[in-house]
Amino acid sequence: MKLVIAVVQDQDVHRLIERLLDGGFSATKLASTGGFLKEGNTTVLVGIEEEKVDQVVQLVRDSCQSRKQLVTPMAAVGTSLNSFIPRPIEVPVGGATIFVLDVDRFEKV
Ligand code: 2BA
Repeated sequence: MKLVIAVVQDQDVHRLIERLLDGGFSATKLASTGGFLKEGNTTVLVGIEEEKVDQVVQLVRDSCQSRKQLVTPMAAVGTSLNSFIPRPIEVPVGGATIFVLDVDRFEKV
């Protein structure tokens, strides 16, 4: 058995969960926060048989879009705030970040 962990943008998660359920997969949604942007995203867990991994990865691929997000960098420590003019920069986010892990044991009790 495998565990697919997908970090997705909040805007895409509804579509993804619907497609997973339509495909007969069980999924768990966890609220998460990106370390870099420090903004909310969603982590989706899907436990599946190995032969279905590609199908689930394709569903994630089809459901999640890449977007650009503006970030305003902080002044580096030691920089004079008088000379620091914060300028927003564009950062690409997503479609999705996907991890596929081996599951040693799976039980429902
Ligand atoms: P964040 O950490 O908030 O990152 C959002 C986006 O910012 C990233 O999009 C990437 O384009 C950019 N970014 C991240 N770290 C950066 C850095 N040090 N310098 C410049 N740009 C940086 P994605 O790569 O699509 O990642 C989306 C979210 O997926 C991440 O949100 C994080 O929550 C998760 N993620 C990505 N890679 C991961 C990893 N190796 N391990 C765990 N979670 C990861």
